[in-house]
Amino acid sequence: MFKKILIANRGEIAMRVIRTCKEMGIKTVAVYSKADEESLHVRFADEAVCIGPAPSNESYLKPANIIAAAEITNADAIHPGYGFLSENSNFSKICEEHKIKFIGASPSMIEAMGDKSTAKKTMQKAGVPVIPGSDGLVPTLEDAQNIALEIGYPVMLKATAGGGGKGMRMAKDPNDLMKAWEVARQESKSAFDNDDMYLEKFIEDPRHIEIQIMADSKGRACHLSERDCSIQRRHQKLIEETPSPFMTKPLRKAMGEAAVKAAEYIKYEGAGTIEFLVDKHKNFYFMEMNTRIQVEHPITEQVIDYDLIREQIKVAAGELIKGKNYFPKLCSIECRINAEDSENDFMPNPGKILNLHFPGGHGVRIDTHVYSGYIIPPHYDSMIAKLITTAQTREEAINKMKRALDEFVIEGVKTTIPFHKKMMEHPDFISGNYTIRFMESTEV
Ligand code: MV4
Repeated sequence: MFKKILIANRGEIAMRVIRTCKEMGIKTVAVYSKADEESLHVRFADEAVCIGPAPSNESYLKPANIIAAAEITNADAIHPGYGFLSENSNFSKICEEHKIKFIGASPSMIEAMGDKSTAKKTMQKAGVPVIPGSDGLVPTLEDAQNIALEIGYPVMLKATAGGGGKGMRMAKDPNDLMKAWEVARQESKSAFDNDDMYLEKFIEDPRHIEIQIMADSKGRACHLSERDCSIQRRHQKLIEETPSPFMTKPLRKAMGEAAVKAAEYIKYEGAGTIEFLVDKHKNFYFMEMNTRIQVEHPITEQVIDYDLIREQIKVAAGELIKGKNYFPKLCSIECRINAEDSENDFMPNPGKILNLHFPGGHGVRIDTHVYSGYIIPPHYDSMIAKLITTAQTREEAINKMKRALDEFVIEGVKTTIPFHKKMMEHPDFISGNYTIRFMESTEV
């Protein structure tokens, strides 16, 4: 087992990893930027190293600084959390070269899944359902228009370097597609320096349902059931829940088996997530694979009683998994509390937290790095806490969430708490009858 893990991240996820390391008797090293000197992860880790000024690209995104911190502290592994360098193949490779275990995917795996057209082809070969569309990249607009006529409009044009919605455009007809072709390629060129495109049938009003998987170095994988992440705004998730209210036993079995097949086919190792779009007929299609721990991982932990970070560390250290799949025994919901004014177009609202009171009680979990007097820096993402409630039934989990949101006091900054309070009363949320279009089609 590792003796010392460096956490190449900040905020709640740095705290989350430190907590499990402590429970496992593993020493921890925090890294922090100048803006995070007063951060909790710095205080809770055994050691802390400053890795640069506030801007991410001069600190948390700088491989050389992080590797230097690992070397001077003698860390034998690096946990990247999510975001930052967690899916950076170059960083994964640099860790390998320095004989520091990267608790994440291998460089080739990150590359294979980062290129969306390649990832899709690979999944198709593995026997996982994919969205009908072009066979790989589409070289010209004429090709795109020919394929669109074959599969039928509306279509979705996607950047292979994209993901998370960047470089993606829907088209209803050939004229639309001509415009989409220019806009999507331009967007992808400037964001990723790559304008390669592929084309798909547009799936109307789907749900975003993802399957958590865990795999070991012997190529064995298991799934840990689903999370429904359909409540998103501009590709930022706001609420996640498990089980999905849309899920059925046979669908969970089929999606779970597809995810395990995918992971075993590519010889995946570690924690991963296979994202699917699920249409109203309950057809499911591979969308993307995330080769990292995700923000919303706690709801899975809550319903199957499983520490995902612990298992991630154990698998990285060479331990084998049992191989059995996990099915939800409880219902869990996560509300992301962001320092944003949800009454004013979710405008970021960093600043000092003047007064703070956390909800508590049975079935309430809060993953956070903030405290009374903490100054939320403007340089990073605006999520300041995850409020997670867990109960026997979905209705109880919702009632518990309402109660917890009412107890939650954060003064000094605007947050998304008012939004979540309204959501917990919204008939379409309560009924579980929502899709990825919820935020654009509904007044909350
Ligand atoms: C789609 C789609 C409809 N049809 N592909 C959004 C981000 C990227 N991961 C893929 N995305 C989508 N791909 C086809 N063929 C709709 C979306 C989409 C979406 C997916 C999941 C969650 C929220 C979304 C919001 C808008 C669009």
